[in-house]
Amino acid sequence: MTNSIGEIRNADFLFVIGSNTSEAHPIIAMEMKRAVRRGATMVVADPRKIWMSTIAEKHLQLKPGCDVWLLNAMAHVICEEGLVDEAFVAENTEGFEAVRETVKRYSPEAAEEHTGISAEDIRWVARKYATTEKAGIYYTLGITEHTHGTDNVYALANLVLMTGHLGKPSSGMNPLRGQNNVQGANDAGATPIFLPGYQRVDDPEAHARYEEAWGTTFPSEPGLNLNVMMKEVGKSIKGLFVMGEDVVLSEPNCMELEKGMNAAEFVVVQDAFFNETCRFADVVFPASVFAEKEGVFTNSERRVQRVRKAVEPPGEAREDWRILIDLANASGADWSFDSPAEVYDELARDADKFSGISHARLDATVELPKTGLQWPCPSPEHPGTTFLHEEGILRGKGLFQAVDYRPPAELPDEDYGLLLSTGRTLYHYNCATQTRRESGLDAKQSEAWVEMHPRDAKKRGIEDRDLVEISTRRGSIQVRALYSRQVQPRCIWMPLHFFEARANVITNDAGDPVTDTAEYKVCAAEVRKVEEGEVREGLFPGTFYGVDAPA
Ligand SMILES: Nc1nc2c(c(=O)[nH]1)N[C@H]1C(S)=C(S)[C@@H](COP(=O)(O)OP(=O)(O)OC[C@H]3O[C@@H](n4cnc5c(=O)[nH]c(N)nc54)[C@H](O)[C@@H]3O)O[C@H]1N2
Ligand SMILES: Nc1nc2c(c(=O)[nH]1)N[C@H]1C(S)=C(S)[C@@H](COP(=O)(O)OP(=O)(O)OC[C@H]3O[C@@H](n4cnc5c(=O)[nH]c(N)nc54)[C@H](O)[C@@H]3O)O[C@H]1N2
Ligand SMILES: [Mo]
Repeated sequence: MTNSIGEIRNADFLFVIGSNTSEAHPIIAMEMKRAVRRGATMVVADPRKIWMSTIAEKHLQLKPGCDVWLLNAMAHVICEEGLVDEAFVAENTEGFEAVRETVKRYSPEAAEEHTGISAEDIRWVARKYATTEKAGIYYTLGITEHTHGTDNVYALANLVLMTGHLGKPSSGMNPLRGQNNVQGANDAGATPIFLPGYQRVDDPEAHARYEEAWGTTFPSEPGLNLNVMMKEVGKSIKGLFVMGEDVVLSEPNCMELEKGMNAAEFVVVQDAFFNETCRFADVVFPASVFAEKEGVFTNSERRVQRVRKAVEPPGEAREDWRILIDLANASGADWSFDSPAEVYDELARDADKFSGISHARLDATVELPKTGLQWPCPSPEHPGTTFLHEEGILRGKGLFQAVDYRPPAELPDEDYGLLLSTGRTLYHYNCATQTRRESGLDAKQSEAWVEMHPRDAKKRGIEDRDLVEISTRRGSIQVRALYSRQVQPRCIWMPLHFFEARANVITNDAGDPVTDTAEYKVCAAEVRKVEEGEVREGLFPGTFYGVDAPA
């Protein structure tokens, strides 16, 4: 996020696009509700009728996968009606002319045909966004989990730059992060491209500095992205160390991955639970969960916060960092960290975004509600940074990127007449290793389902709550059909959480050309009623599972 969560309540215009905020980020949604209650205008752009759309001034219920049409048409209006912040553009950005040229081709009338949103609404939203001083954009996976996810993000960034909505409180561009500490993991260099602190591995200067600091040599080429790696498992990748991910549940087209996992020579899983991927493991290292260890987590607003051990890890479970250090030392390294604080000090020593942060300083600054420190925080005296780009754009000049609409990799056709999208719900967490072990949550949602518009269901002879089979070009799964008007006709939606009806058996693993993020949000599917006798074993009722299911 360029801004802080606490700034959301003071925003006057909130553009929520591709984010089911009240279910996936309920705390952030609370701040948004607060802003709306104060009189702010909210616009939600989402193919589904999500709860946030009920408090929005306008719900732009676009067809999935056509955000570039919507966003370029908004840019078209802003250019056409003289709403560009020309002074900001001239002083702080580069590449605007290419965008101005490109968006000329995206009139709101043409966008209406592609997106299903009226030209009038597109004009209204564009004007409102451009002319409101404190206007923030909030987006998540509805934007990124597409083969054109990077284009979507560029199109949003173009809107931010042309209106100068940057470097100020309550405006800016705010991707809401997913997993707990996914921000911290990225900050620490758990990506194929970056060393700690977003220093590129292929930057010769940074690379040399880290070889020196770490006393070792390592490749100066970026590694493989996740989606590319998964396609190489059992092929060029013979061994796999999986830590904190249930790959055979969460990766797209997972039956292909299962073939690769079977062909792999050696698989290690380090996880807090005996998850589905453990079926393929030669070795399982039992890890501990958040409440069983010391350390720091970094949230979406770049805030590094201390977490403290509340209980001891059960049985043979150990802290992840201890397992990793033992593994390194058993492999011939000589690592001698005694605590997570020492590990963090090494990170802070070599990456100046975090140089002013240490466990000791965090322990000394516990003043509720202001705990933790937000990076960049380059020195021990630095107060941290609540919003980015205040003293000018960090990269020097904000770079416009002209983008054109590209359709999703797969769209409904004669064989597969429906558009399937997948996502999450309030009650379960991703692979649900944790939430399906909790009786209250399991009682709320104990089995998988697919939401279908009644019209599509009736056309196929499907009654509400019938068992159905969803198939795509990758495979098929059985779930219960729910009549729903949250989805548009010809669109169906299902959660990813349930191992006995894995959405990812049927999702498309086609990736974005830049990030390789898979198109979890759009693929072509067909649904038919399942007759008695065809029901797959172990499917219903959804109940507890795993080694420690309660009696
Ligand atoms: N309760 C709960 N909270 C979670 C999680 C969880 O599993 N459970 N998971 C966490 C993680 S890892 C993440 S990454 C975040 C994800 O948070 P979100 O991205 O908010 O979650 P999704 O359910 O994937 O919802 C994406 C939204 O995008 C919309 N959408 C789909 N296709 C399109 C499209 O083409 N265009 C537009 N504009 N919108 C589209 C969907 O209808 C949906 O409302 O949630 C985090 N929070
Ligand atoms: N169809 C579809 N698929 C999707 C998505 C979608 O929208 N649609 N979203 C994608 C997204 S955004 C994400 S982030 C992924 C999430 O997919 P995963 O990362 O596979 O799912 P999680 O449930 O977050 O948990 C990962 C594992 O971490 C373990 N774990 C929890 N705490 C710890 C710990 O402290 N240490 C260790 N070692 N393990 C721990 C859990 O037990 C679990 O097995 O799913 C992706 N898959
Ligand atoms: Mo995520």
